[in-house]
Amino acid sequence: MNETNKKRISKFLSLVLRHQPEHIGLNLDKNGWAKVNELIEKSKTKHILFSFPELEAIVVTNDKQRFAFNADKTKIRANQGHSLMTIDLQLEAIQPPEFLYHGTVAKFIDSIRTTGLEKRSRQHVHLSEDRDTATKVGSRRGLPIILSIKSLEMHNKGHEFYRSENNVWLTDHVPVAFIEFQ
Ligand code: HQG
Repeated sequence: MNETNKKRISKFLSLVLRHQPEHIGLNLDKNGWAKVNELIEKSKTKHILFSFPELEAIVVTNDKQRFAFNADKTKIRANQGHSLMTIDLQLEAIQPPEFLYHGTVAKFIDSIRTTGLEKRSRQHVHLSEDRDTATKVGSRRGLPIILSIKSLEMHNKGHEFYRSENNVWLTDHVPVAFIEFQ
């Protein structure tokens, strides 16, 4: 399978595993898992065709490791990024590093200065462990602006942090007091 096709299927997987399983009538359990066989079969209804080995290749080579299999590879889920509020990834709250980073763009800054970082359509605010990753996240929307988040201080004041399987840091809301603007 060529890279273009892999990317197309990866985007489709993000859609049905994070946002709209109903697009193909896919069942996700409460922890976000779909049955691999059901996914392969129901994807065909939208003319998205892939075999199990092809799915494995997409999961393994995915640039952000967006998806994971269970131990016997009969189930698959997205590691983070869900907008479905009912999905519980069962992540454990852990202590974050002193600083985490958030990549955004200029047009959002005034609003962020007012309300802090909000999760918008997703389950969590997404934060990156390093500036390079945050720069890539911000670049999806234009010239990136990187905000430094005083994550350890937040944690010490009772805010919970989670790290997804693919190393994205997640929290509920970042109040303005913990944001260092450039
Ligand atoms: C902004 C991608 C105005 C926030 C990425 C962001 C990430 C505010 C946008 C993952 C705001 C939400 C998540 C406020 C936050 N006022 N704007 N108060 N608070 N925003 O896509 O962090 O490729 O939901 O700055 O790489 O950009 O899909 O979040 O610009 O890991 O796997 O509102 O999605 O991963 O946008 O990206 P998003 P994000 P994937």
